[in-house]
Amino acid sequence: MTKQQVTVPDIGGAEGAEVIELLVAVGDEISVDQSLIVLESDKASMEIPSTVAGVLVELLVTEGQELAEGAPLAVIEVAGDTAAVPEPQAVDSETLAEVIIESAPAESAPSVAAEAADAVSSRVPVPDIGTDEAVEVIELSVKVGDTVAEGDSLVVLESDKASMEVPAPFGGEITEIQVSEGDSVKQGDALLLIKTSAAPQQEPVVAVPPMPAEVAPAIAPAAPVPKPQVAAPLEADAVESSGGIYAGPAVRKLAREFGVTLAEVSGSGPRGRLLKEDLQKYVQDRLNKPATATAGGAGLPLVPEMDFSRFGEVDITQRSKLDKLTASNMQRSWLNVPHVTQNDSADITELEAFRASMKVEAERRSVKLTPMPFLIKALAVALRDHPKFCSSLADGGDALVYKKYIHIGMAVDTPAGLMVPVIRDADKKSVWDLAEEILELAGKAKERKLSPAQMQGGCFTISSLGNIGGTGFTPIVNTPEVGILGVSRADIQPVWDGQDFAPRKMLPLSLSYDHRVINGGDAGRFMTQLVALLSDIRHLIM
Ligand code: CAO
Repeated sequence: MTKQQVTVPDIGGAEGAEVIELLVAVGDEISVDQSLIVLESDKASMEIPSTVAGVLVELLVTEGQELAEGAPLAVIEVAGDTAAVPEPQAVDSETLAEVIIESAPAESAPSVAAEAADAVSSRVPVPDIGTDEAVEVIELSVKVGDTVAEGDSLVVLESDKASMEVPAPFGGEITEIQVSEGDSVKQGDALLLIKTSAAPQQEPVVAVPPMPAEVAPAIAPAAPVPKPQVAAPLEADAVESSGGIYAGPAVRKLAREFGVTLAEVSGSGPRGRLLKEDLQKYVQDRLNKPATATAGGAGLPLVPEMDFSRFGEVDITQRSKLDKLTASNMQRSWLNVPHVTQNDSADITELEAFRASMKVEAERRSVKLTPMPFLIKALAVALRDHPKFCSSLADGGDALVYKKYIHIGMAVDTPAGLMVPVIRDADKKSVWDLAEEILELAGKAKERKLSPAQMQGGCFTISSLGNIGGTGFTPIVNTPEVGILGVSRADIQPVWDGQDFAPRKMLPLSLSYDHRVINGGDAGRFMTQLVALLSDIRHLIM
């Protein structure tokens, strides 16, 4: 038994590569060529195979460590004579420059002849791509007249499962391109001609790993390099899980460095392939862009934008400033406030009878006596009795500001968007005063004639959809307020009076509150009082 140290082989000039995965553990039985670790440089990901067989007794590296050629990786206890163990072979730097390579011995690899088109031009065919199916040419990476080095990418092929780069098997000048983007090609089909100073001495051996079922290899066939191969394709590098995101190792590495999720970035390469520039542009845009309604702050994942015209005709209109402002206020509140909504209904049968009896007087006063002024009157009483509902958080949550005034905001639906004029000192106003003010403020809101002062200073908001319909909804707290009352459509319902079902007009109420300030008990008491006030409006004068 002897102990042998396995070191990092020549990794093609990569200046230090990071250990991104350990594939074996101490005690594992290791065979020759078995991958030990995965290294990643800014150009490629590569598995480093063992040069010897035996038992792994020591792993000398950890994930995240930077390694260079010659760095010790592992100690393997080898049985018997090890003299015959081959030393790792160097891999050509060009080969590792952009891609991951697997080569095979010339005699066993499927070889493709580089036929001489003339004395100095050689045909480069589609290499063994591990499938008999036709694949599509999605990108021509070179043009006639270009000079390429061995290993340079010539074309990008894509099947329905994977994309792959075909590298030059030898260097020279491109004299003819025999395919176009969109062409379907199979193994052996001519791609292009490369003129070399002298025809290749030997047929280039072009072997690429078979295309995996679900992932795309970031591949390139190797120039004839003897075994053992240094790098094998790393599936995860080629395409991201099932998301079908096409990006090479360098792009993935950069994305990790930026902390960017690839799914958020649109690729500008063929078939949405992600390029480094796409990532850089994405990061730049994010830095320059102020937080918007769709851009999630605090690391929230973005809702990806979609091209809906793919599914049918669409029309795109720009949102009004008011609309966008409302959207960001709503989002801010929704994200910051732990909302709870409590539902109840008030029996407003008597209130409605009284309201109907006031119709003539309302006409005489030229006001519209809807349930709203009664609601605001009742709310003002409940707010007076439950001052926490008229408070706001301060000092980063350490203090509460209790407002000694009762100013109630009223959501008004206008063609321009939602507006919330504020009724000041609602507790000091009569139902008639409130009815007049509601009419005036709602009218001004609809005509966009509210002054900023008329929309400031609210302690609590009421949002009534009673004229529209519905049996309940979850209003969003109008921060920095801590509560909002949603009112839905009143309806006649059978209510058990202890002996019988009686038809009663029931008004659904939905109270949303900031649970940092108000607890369920507070809300229950507030709502119970409000319901009682509306059910017997005589209490409003008490
Ligand atoms: N149940 C049954 N009927 C109701 C009712 C209720 N809860 N509330 C109002 N009504 C009736 C009124 O009595 C009136 O009918 P009559 O003329 O027969 O009396 C009719 O509905 C229309 O009322 P209105 O809307 O003109 O007046 P209002 O005082 O009820 O409301 C205002 C005023 C400005 C609040 C309302 O017009 C409005 O804009 N509501 C929308 C608020 C909103 O958009 N909220 C959502 C914000 S979050 O997106």
